[in-house]
Order: sequence, then structure tokens, then C-alpha cells
Amino acid sequence: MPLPRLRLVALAAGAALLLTPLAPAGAAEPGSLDALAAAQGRRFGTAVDDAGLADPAYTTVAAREFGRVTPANAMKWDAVEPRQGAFSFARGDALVDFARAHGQQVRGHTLVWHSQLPGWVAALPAAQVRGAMENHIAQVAGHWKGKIHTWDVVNEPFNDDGTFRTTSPFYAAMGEDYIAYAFRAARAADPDAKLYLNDYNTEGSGAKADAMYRLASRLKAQGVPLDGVGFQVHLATQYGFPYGMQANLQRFADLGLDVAITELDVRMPLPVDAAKTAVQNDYYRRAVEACLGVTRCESVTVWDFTDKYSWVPSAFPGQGSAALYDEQYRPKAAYDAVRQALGGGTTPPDTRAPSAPVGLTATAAGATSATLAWQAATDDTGVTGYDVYRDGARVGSAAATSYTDTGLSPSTAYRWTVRARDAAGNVSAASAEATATTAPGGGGAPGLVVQHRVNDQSATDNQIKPGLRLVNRGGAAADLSRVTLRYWFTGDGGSSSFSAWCDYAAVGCGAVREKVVALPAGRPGADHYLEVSFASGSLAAGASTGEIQLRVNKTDWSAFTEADDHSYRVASSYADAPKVTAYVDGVLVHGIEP
Ligand code: G2I
Repeated sequence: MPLPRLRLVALAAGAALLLTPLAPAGAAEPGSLDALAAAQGRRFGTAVDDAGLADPAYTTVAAREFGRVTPANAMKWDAVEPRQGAFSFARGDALVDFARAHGQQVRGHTLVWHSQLPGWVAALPAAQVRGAMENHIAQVAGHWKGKIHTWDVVNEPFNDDGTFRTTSPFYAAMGEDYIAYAFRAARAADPDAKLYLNDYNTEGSGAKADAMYRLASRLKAQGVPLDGVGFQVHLATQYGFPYGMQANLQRFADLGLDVAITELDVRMPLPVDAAKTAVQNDYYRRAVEACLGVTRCESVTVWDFTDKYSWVPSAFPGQGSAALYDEQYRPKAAYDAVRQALGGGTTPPDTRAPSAPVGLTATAAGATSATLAWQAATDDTGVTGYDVYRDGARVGSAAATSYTDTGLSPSTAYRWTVRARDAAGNVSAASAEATATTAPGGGGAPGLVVQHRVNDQSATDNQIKPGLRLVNRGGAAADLSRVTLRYWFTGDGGSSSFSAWCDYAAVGCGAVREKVVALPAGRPGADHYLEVSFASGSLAAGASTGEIQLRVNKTDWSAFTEADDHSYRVASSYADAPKVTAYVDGVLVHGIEP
């Protein structure tokens, strides 16, 4: 067991320096929200969305500002035990790995909840629910034993009027006792984790808070291993600030419990305006102050930190802007309000620009598009995106280090540069220039482009289902009888004979022919392609064939692994697809072959 990290904490009062051991994990960077909270003996956390973990701009801020992370969905029952006894921990493991890599603690969320609960639980005979619940807790808390700082053991047990949620399958099977059983099972599975009850609309005084208080008192009196109570604190500017929050938190602390703000956010009816923003800032500040006013309030966690992944717009249509950062990862005034409440100053203005991107390459992808790639730039606060310039004019932007430039003319030389941006809007110098010349348009029909989307539910099942569209961006009609398309894939073992199908085509499946062709020698990401051709017809300038829904299976119906296929893209809506190729009279006019 490594020694706890030591960290310097500046005491505002005496300006003295203390060496404070922090157990078990270190905090985020100096000057961060978590560092400010740590100076007051608390932690500052955030919910983390699965999708965010794949977004470098997101992970930069998540790692820098927060000392504790809560998976927004990855440890919920439907994620870890979708079928009885079939556990899958990969999503939660990814979050735990991220936290470990950045010295963060993990708030486990949540073991027993009526929501995001797979249907099989409610379908069990009542006599089997307790066993299923205790097994779930043993497996899940056992899997992450020693890695979870706090578990939300039971989430949202109450209705808004303070009565128990009797429709919860757990309550329905066991009555109130399910709560004590759950806490005992969690303690047995991970004795070092702090065990919490967690609910919303319990932060201010009222019937629901009173019900939670009575429950916590009963559990303590019964010797149930309850360590703390979490208050979600999902606020809205139009509903007022909860009445008596600090006093309410204090009475739970006085029971000998820790308390925490676990899911803080402040939504507002859109559009954003100055008055609503002022209310939002005030609510964030007061919520943090309420926690700091209670010695046993050990952490504040926001749900999520950026509007980009906030749960609010889908749950409350017409409302939003609830998080501390906007969708471009720019800190909002609420962020400064929280900093001030934590005793920090406002954010020093960021004036340093990112480094210029290096290693830019441009590759023509047929007659009308080119693909660009470069190496990531660096920045003191993190790069949030890149702007792409073609012949000196900005043509688009990218969140990661590649870009497909479309709508180009055949047989034309272009020059590109890329600049990096940070959250404050500082822009780097331009990268070195890269050039490429587009291919000639074939057969008198320049400007043919293939678009693609995935129509498949699964990339590992026994069918490949590309949706394709042929678009004519050229100035002249294209003779479809001379056009072929190729979707490149690997057969992945099993039978080497295939069936190809047209399930739907806007031009009618009768006008479309499809077949699978084997390559004489394998290429990267392909040993076959699905070839699509047209019986007849003409595609006018500016026109599209509309959707063609295709399907391929092996005659033995064995499974494919599509993710490594040359033409595969993760995309549920249509976009130009340079790796699905098009030909006129057999001459490549669009895309890149493997
Ligand atoms: O609803 C806000 C929070 C209230 N307290 C308990 C928390 O667990 C809850 O979190 C939210 C997540 O942030 C959302 O991301 O819980 C929601 C569902 O109860 C989550 O939304 C769900 C969507 O409803 C699904 O459609 C979606 O598939 O997220 C799922 C995964 O992205």
C-alpha cells in the first residue's frame, strides 16, 4: 500500500503552510476546484459520462478540476447486470482506471435503485428479490472492493411527499427492510467504502427531508452500517433556493453521519439571460456555502460539469445551461461563483495560446474530398478543438486530430493549415502547410460522393448493414449504369460464401444490384467488398439516390467483427464516407481503397 500523498495546503488565515496527509488519493491540480475544496478539508467531484471519457477536451477538465468522480450511468444495475447473473464491469472499470490515473477517488453510484433497473428484477417472484439484490451488491461492490471511496447504496427511496416508493420492486418485495439488508450486504462486500443513502428534494426542509431524517435515525438506532446521507441538489432558477439547507444538513450530521452534496446542478428555462444567470450563480454559491457551513459535509459533486453532457435538456425539454462549463468547455460565471464560495479568487484570465499543430498531412480521397491528420497540440489549460483552413479560409473545425474536407473540385490542388484552440478562445499559430491534388472526375461525371451510415444495432453480430447514398456534387448528370460502389470489409472466419441483400432503396431495390467480391489478396481492413451497381438511370447534378439499405451475411450465419473493417464508421446519420469507394467505368472517382 503506497503512502498517502502529501500536499501543501495554504491556510488563508495565518498564511501558514501545513503538510496534510490525504488518504487515499491525491487531488486535482493546484488552483483547481478540488484544491480549493481540499484547503477546507473537503473534496470537489463531478459526475462523469461514458462518452466524455473518449473526448480529450472533456478528460482534460475532468482530470484538472476534480478530486472525485461519479459514473453517471456506468455502475447502474442495467449497466452491470443486464441479465440475471451476467455481470459486465467494463464501463465502470474504464471510469475507475481514469480515476486511478489521475489520483481521483470514485463515488460508486448506485447499488439499489428503482430506475435504470432491468425488467428481470421486477419480474422475479417476490421471494427471490432479496437474494437477487444481495447477490448484485456482493458481486458489484465486491468487484470494485477497495477502489470505491463511497457507495450510494440505496438511491431515491422516497416519493416527493415523503412516503416510501412502494412501486420499487425492492420495497414491494421486502418493505422498508430492503434498505437495511442492502447496507449490510454492501458493508460485507467492501468494508472500507463509506455507505450512503442518496435522494433529491431532501436538501431543504420539508416532508421528504423529514422522512429521510426519520429513516436515517431508525437505521442508526438499529445498528445498520450507514455512514452518510447524500443530497442530490438538482436546482432550477425558477423554483427558488431550498429553504434551510444548511440547518437541514446539520441535523443529519448531528445524528453522527457524514453528509455530502452529490449531484449539484442549477438548470434554467432557455434562453439564457443575465437575470437567470445571476440566480444560477447565487444558487451554486449558496449550495457550496451550505456544505462548507457543516463540518461533516465532506464533499460537493456536480452532475455533470459541462453542458455538453448534461442530463437536463433531455429530461426537461426547454431547460438547460445547468453546468459550470458551457458546451465548448468555457467556464461560466457559475464556475467563478463556486470558486469564490470555496475561498478562491476568480479564474486568472488564460492568455496563453496552444502550440501550433505539427505533422499535418493531406491525402486526396478521390475527386471531391481529402482527409487531413495532424498531431495533438498542447496547452496549459487544454486544447478544446482545431480549426481547419483551406487556401487561407476557415472551412471547418474538429474536436480530435483529423478532418475530412469535402465539396472539393476534381483535379485541383489545395493547401491546408490547422490551428489549435483552447477554452478561453486563444488560437495557436498555423501549422505548416500540407497540399494535395484531388483525383480527376471519372467518365464525364465529376463530383460523385458516397455517404454512409450504420443501420446495424451491433458491430459484432452476424450481419453487416451499411446504409449508402450516392450524391452528385458535380455540374453534370451521371450515368448510373456506369457507376459502382464498394463497401470494404473482412469476412472474419467462418464460411467464405456470402449473401448480399437490398432491404430498401429510395430508387427501388429493383434498380440496385448487390454482390460480394473476394479480393485475391487481403488488404488492411478488407478481404472482400460489397459491390453495388445500378441497372440504369441517371443522377442529375446536385441529386442524391437517397438511401440504399444493404445487408451482408455469411451463408453459415457466423458473426462478423466490423469495427476493424476499412469502410466501417461509427455513425447513425449520413455523412461523406471517404472509405466507401465509387467508380465510373471501373475508375476510382471517390474515396480511398484499403
Ligand atoms: O436524472 C439525473 C440524476 C438523478 N439522480 C440519480 C442519477 O443517477 C441521475 O442521473 C441520470 C444520468 O445523468 C442520465 O444520463 O440518470 C438518467 C436516467 O435516470 C440518465 O439518463 C439516461 C437516459 O434517460 C437514457 O435514455 C440513456 O440511455 O442516460 C442513459 C445513458 O446515456
